[in-house]
Amino acid sequence: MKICLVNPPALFGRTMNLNVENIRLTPHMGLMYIASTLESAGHNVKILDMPAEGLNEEGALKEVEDFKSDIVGVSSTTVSYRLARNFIKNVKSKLGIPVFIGGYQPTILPEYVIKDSGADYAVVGEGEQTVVELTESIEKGRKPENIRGACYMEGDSIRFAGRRKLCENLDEIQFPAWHLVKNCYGKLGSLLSISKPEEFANIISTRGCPYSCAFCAAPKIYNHTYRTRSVDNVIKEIEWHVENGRKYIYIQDDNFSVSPDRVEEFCKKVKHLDIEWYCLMRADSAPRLYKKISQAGCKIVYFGIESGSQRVLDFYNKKTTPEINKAAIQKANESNLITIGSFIVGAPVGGVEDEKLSLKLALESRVDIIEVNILTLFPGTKLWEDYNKIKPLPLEKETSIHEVENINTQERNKLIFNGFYHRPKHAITGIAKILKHHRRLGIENIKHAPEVINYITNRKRVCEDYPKGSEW
Ligand code: B12
Ligand code: SF4
Repeated sequence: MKICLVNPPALFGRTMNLNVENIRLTPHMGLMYIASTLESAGHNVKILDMPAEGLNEEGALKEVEDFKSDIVGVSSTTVSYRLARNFIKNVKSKLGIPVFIGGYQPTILPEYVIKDSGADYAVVGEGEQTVVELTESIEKGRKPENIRGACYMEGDSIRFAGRRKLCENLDEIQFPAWHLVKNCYGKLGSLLSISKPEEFANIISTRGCPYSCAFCAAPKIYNHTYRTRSVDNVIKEIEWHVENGRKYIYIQDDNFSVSPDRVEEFCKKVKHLDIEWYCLMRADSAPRLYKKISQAGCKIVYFGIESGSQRVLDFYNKKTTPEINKAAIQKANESNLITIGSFIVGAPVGGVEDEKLSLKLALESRVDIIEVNILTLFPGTKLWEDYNKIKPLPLEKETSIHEVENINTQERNKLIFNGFYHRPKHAITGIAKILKHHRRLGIENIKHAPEVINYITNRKRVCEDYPKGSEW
């Protein structure tokens, strides 16, 4: 069968106080994994990444039609749900073909999504196996009664055979279908980009996370489990990328450093490949790792710092301290890594003084780049569950904390963002560092200077434009 897999645009500037042009785009791993399993089951698959390809709804519908698609599969997070739903309604009314929706929103809220989205089927959780069985049942005109992970409506009743067991051996899953994505990617976080998208690849080496931070939906998606691919299997994928001319690898696991021994094994085996790579780590990972990852080609390490205030970290159940965070950044800096720290503003337990502690930590640790997120109550998070008990939150969208707590998050965001970036000296030392230790990446990024300046200077205007809760 012919199947179009679609990534709809997301309204995610809102959770970061970002200008939409600053969206970080990387190929959609979930869709590429789904595509490769469908292809090996004999189907003809096309991937449409609407924001990356600059496709509006009309353009995407035309692509689906021109491909003569028999089925459409749409991926949805919470922030892309409303646009996913619009698109699905259009596919159903204009083309009338079966649609399945997968990803975080249907995984966390399957019953709501199957009733509300207009999709025929919602795929709950890991989708590779479910989607193959579901497609077969659609092809044969059978009801997907016993297909675990597939949720659908029968009359007014919801049918769901329950969640599917998670794949026990991630090495058995085929590599993502890179041949189906276009060369239009290459953004590494908010400030760093690669000019030649064909030299960039993202990979995922683990699924899930063993921690339980209150603002994060990741643990719920994989039922609080954590699974790893073998290092050899990950290296094999990277070798394939290298053979195909890719030099920059972004390891987009939530938490690459859960097992320090595994990271060390990875470092030993990746060294000879002459790639530059980037990863996300918790600040409380083994400090011995920074030098090793740096020597093995890692250039950027991204830390979820969240706050410089202990009471806020405790509220988030982050299980770190400001001291641990600061020491991790300093240690990583000493190993010549480019450090990115992600912060969240607006915790209801704190006040402006807590955000000032975050700024202090950012300045004292000498982190190179910061991202400032606005606390958002995503379905699937502990915070969403807690708030929902007090007052039901709207299901169709993410809820910013200012909508429920009336906290002026924009001002707090500005406090940290401007306090950090509006320092010419920091910009000069940052550029010097990147040119000294990361020449290839530095030269790549000089080409993106206008974008970086726009990111830093346009911020104020974007903050002022930030819509009030009721406008969304
Ligand atoms: C990497 C990542 C990103 C990358 C995306 C890279 C990419 N293109 O793949 C970037 C940086 C762009 C990103 C941005 C954002 N992210 Co993010 N991100 C992740 C992360 C860490 C890993 C995603 C991943 O690659 N997983 C691996 C793949 C294989 O799994 P998967 O995507 O789940 O896909 C499987 C199933 O979901 C399903 N499936 C998925 N799509 C489809 C479609 C169909 C048709 C079918 C049948 C099945 C199916 O099958 C797939 C294979 O099993 C997750 C956390 C996590 N552990 O999952 C957060 C996560 C998804 N992000 C999250 C958030 C909040 C965001 C942002 C809003 C952050 C921000 N403030 O900017 C934006 C929103 C982006 C958007 N478009 O919605 C939340 C989502 C919560 C929610 N309820 O929606 C998560 C869960 C983390 C968290 N903090 O809670 N993110
Ligand atoms: S924020 Fe990071 S460490 Fe915490 S639960 Fe989410 S993925 Fe895990």
